[in-house]
Amino acid sequence: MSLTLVIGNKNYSSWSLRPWIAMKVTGIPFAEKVIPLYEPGSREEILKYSPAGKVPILIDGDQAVWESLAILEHLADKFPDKHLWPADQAARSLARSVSTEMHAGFVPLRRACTMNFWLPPKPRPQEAEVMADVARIEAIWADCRARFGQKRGGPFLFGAFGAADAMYAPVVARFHNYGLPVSAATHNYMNAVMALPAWTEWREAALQEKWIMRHNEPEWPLVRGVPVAG
Ligand SMILES: N[C@@H](CCC(=O)N[C@@H](CS)C(=O)NCC(=O)O)C(=O)O
Repeated sequence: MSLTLVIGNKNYSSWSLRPWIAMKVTGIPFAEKVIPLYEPGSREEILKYSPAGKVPILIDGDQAVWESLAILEHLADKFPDKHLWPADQAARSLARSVSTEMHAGFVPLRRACTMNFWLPPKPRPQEAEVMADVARIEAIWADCRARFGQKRGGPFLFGAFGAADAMYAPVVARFHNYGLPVSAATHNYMNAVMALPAWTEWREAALQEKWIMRHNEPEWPLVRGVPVAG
């Protein structure tokens, strides 16, 4: 049965990036349908696929699965050979804990540093509550790498790329584009994620998008050198 992932604008929809990059990196075939967000008719279009009215949504035959983490769980059940969660129980529990922590939290970081690939990377000082989120995420990444990732030889949180890396992928974009001050180890992990061909594919597509969301991004029109109306 073929899979379709319904997603939002690639430049902004951080939740959409999560299952998308998991499927791309692990080689799960799917079609994508992009719905430009916050346009007239966007909500009605999303509601055709899910009663929750949010993207991402995975369409698997006659079943719709929504919520990024639930989609990753659905994929892990359906494609056990892709090892989206680590095989080892202790690693798997940690991967699920940190993935759920991401899904449920880090609101100050998510609010202040919205994912935006068009933002030229440079240091953009942040409030203390944002930097507290940054510190907690750095600690999570360091812990996963030290306890499991490094021992398994891969550059990702638990060695090979998995669901936990997918959940934190938009954070990599945020740390990068907002120039947040992070450790060398954090940079190493970010570089591994940003070196993925799937990352380049998503980013290139984001930079091609024409849809504009008008909120709190004074540099946006300058990046492309075109005036933004409204
Ligand atoms: N908790 C949800 C969050 C989904 C979400 O907030 N999606 C945003 C785009 S990134 C959305 O669909 N916004 C459209 C709207 O609210 O109308 C998940 O994990 O998938």
